[in-house]
Amino acid sequence: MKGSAMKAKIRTAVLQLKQGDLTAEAVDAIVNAANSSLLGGGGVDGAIHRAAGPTLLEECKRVRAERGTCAPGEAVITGGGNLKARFVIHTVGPIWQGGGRGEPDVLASAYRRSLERAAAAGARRVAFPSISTGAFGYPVADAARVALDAVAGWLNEHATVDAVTFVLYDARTFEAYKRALRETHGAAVMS
Ligand code: AR6
Repeated sequence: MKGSAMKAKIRTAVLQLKQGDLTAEAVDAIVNAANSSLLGGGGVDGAIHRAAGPTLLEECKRVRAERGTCAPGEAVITGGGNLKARFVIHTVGPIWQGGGRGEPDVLASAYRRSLERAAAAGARRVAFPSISTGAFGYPVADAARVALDAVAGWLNEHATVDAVTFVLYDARTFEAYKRALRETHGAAVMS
């Protein structure tokens, strides 16, 4: 059973948490938790490439040939192939190394740079996975706070994105994000 979604109002935008499959999300842009190679992988990256079809990898290869690999904390944008989303924003989160190697800053940057890319493309509805908390090993409770602070902070400063949805795959991750949203932005939560 999937728990119910949770929403918060951040200035004029809505920040939403829900449980589900990011690849099915009908928004303007979905964000991929990629790796620096931009050439695909497992987890949500593999699922996005499978759902989007082979044009996504072709486009990623073109981006890579033009600008090289994507550093952790940076983001690039491609079309969405067969996805409902028009764009895929590929960002690279930090690999967890204990927390003392700048991981929170790199994670926050991945979210902010993704929103910048979305805004530059005119994408007003954006959906994210929980970046770095799978293969990259970032503890989910800590990652959730960083993610929500980064996104809410960005939405407070920019009116170019209307809706950000975190689409969280498993119940444990979804619950961790709900807890973090209540703790960090409880006053903004809409019933
Ligand atoms: N929809 C939403 N979330 C998903 C989906 C999905 N379809 N599938 C998995 N997740 P991960 P990372 C969740 O490992 O930690 C790849 O190989 C998953 O349950 O996808 O940033 C890349 O190529 C977890 O909560 O990303 C990189 O090499 C979250 O997505 C590396 O993994 C992130 O898990 C990136 O690792």
